[in-house]
Amino acid sequence: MALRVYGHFASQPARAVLWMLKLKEVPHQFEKIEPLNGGTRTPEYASKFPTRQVPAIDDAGFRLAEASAIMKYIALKHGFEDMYPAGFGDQALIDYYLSWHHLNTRDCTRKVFKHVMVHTFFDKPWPEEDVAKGQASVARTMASLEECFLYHDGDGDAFIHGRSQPSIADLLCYAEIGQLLLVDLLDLSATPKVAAWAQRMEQLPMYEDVHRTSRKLSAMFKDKRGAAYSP
Ligand SMILES: N[C@@H](CCC(=O)N[C@@H](CS)C(=O)NCC(=O)O)C(=O)O
Repeated sequence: MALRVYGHFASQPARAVLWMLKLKEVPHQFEKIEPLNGGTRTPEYASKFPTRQVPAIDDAGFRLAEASAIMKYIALKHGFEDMYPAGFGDQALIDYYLSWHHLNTRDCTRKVFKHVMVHTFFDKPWPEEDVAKGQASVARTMASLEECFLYHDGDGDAFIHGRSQPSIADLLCYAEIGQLLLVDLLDLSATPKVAAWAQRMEQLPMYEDVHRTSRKLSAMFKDKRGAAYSP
């Protein structure tokens, strides 16, 4: 049985998993689950994945959730050392970013992008002050990202921790940042290394394929904001 992947292209961690599978040409069957419509809360889904979130996978009966765990599993299973290196030191550096990600870069969604979704799909007023606070917090996170993980000064073509190819850390990181760039709610002018890295990520294969839903969401959001929209 093919690897089944449960998710939605609007979900940041699911997008990272799907981008990895497409980049590395891993055969899989995509099962669309809509988190916004309670798709992760059905008894059937909860019985398979008790943490009730996407992404999740079923690999011939082996079930797993949490994007970073899934991505490590896929990398280790297939020997994708560019995605998750074999050496314990290099691996630990990727893990360092992955641990940091959850309470830092993930705030792009928790503190800013969630307002885009709520405003677009639940007809709530645009919370100007909350968004401004969220953006200020994300700007601090971007400065830390630049200082701690995109610190390389070499020829400027490196990825997280100066690696020459993107790893699972880059895919998870970009899934948070790219969606804010598409809705013009993230200004990277104070963090040029993050800005240059984001552009490199956008040149990777399958970028357009994986970001089709994000582009649609961005258009819907901008329509909704209408004349009031001024990034
Ligand atoms: N820590 C998890 C986060 C997963 C997550 O937040 N999933 C959201 C969609 S982006 C979800 O399934 N939400 C539905 C719910 O919590 O009911 C990961 O990295 O995979």
